Amino acid sequence: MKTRITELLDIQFPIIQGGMAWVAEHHLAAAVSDAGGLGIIGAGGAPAEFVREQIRKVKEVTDKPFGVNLMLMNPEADAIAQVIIEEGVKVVTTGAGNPAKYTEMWKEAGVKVIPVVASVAMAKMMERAGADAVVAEGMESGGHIGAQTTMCLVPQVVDAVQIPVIAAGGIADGRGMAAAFMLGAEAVQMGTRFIVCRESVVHANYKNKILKAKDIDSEVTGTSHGHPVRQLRNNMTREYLKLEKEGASFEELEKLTLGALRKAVVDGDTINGTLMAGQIAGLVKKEQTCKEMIEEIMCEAMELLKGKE
Ligand code: TUI
Repeated sequence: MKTRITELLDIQFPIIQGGMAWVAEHHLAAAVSDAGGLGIIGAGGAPAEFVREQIRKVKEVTDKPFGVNLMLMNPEADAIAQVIIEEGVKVVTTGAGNPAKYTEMWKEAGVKVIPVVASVAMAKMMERAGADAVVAEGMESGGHIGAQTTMCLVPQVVDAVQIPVIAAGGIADGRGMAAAFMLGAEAVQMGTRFIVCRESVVHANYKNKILKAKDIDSEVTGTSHGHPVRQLRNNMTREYLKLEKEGASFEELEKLTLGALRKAVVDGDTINGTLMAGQIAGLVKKEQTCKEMIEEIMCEAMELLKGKE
C-alpha cells in the first residue's frame, strides 16, 4: 500500500509504532522497522545518552528507517533533540507539547518532523512551522492524552492541513486502520497492540493485563491538573482518583506516580504500577511477532479498503 507517508518515510506499510516511554526500546523499534512499519524509540523521561545508546542499538541490527519520539516534558529535551541529529535519525515524532523550537534545526539536518497533535489548531501551527506530517491522536489512546476523539479529530485535521495525517488512538486491527483511512488518514500509529508483541520487553504481568482487559477497563487520571493520562484501572488509579477528588496538590499526586511506569514495565507491578494502555486494550487478545501482527492488520485493512480509492 502506497501513501504519502510510506513515500515520505520510505517504509513498506503505513503502520507506525507509538513512541511509548519505557516500552518503545530498541528491540521493539527494530522489530517493527524490520517488519516493514516504522519502529520508534520512545525517549520518554530518559537521559540523552541513554537515547543515543538505544539509537545505536537499532542501527546495529537493521538498515530500515526508524524514528525517535521526543517527549517534550523530558528535562533533557534540548540534548535529545541534538542527539537525534548527531546520530542521523531520519524521523522524529514529538509528544506532550509544542516542538516549534526544534523544527528548524531538525529540518536543516534533513530529519522528517512529525509532531503528535490533539487539536486542529495545533496541527495548523505545526504545518506552518514546517512539519512534514502530523499524528492526530484521539483521547482513546493510552498515556498522556488530549480531549478529542479519534473519530472527530482525524477528519477535521485532514481538512485543515495539506500535509499527510497519521491517525492514532483506538486503532488495533485492520478494521480500525480501514476506518482511519476512510477519515482521510494516510497511516496509523498504534501503541497498545505493540505492547504485547513478542519482541516487546514489557513484563509478562503488564502484557497479561492488556490481554485480559475489557472495553471499560481504562481510567483517566490527572485531569484536575491538566495532565490527563489513560491507564488500566488498578490500586494506583483508585488511590490517585480518590486523592484527586479530595483536592490533592499536583506535587502530592506526582509523588504517587514517580517511577510507577517503570514499576509496571520492568518489575511487572500491576498493583501500584502505571499500566498505560488505550481504550482498545479490550480488543487485543493475542501475543504475536511484529511481522505477524503487521501482516495480519494489513491484510484485513486492504480487504476492507478494496475498491474504495
Ligand atoms: O505524548 C503522548 N503520550 C504520552 S507521553 C507520556 S510520558 C508521561 N509519563 C508520565 C506522566 C505523563 C506523561 C505518556 N504518554 N502522546 C502524544 C500527545 N501529545 N498526546 C497529546 C499531546 C499534546 C497535548 C498538548 C500535544 C500538544 C499539546 O499542546 C500543548 C501546547 O504546548 O500547545
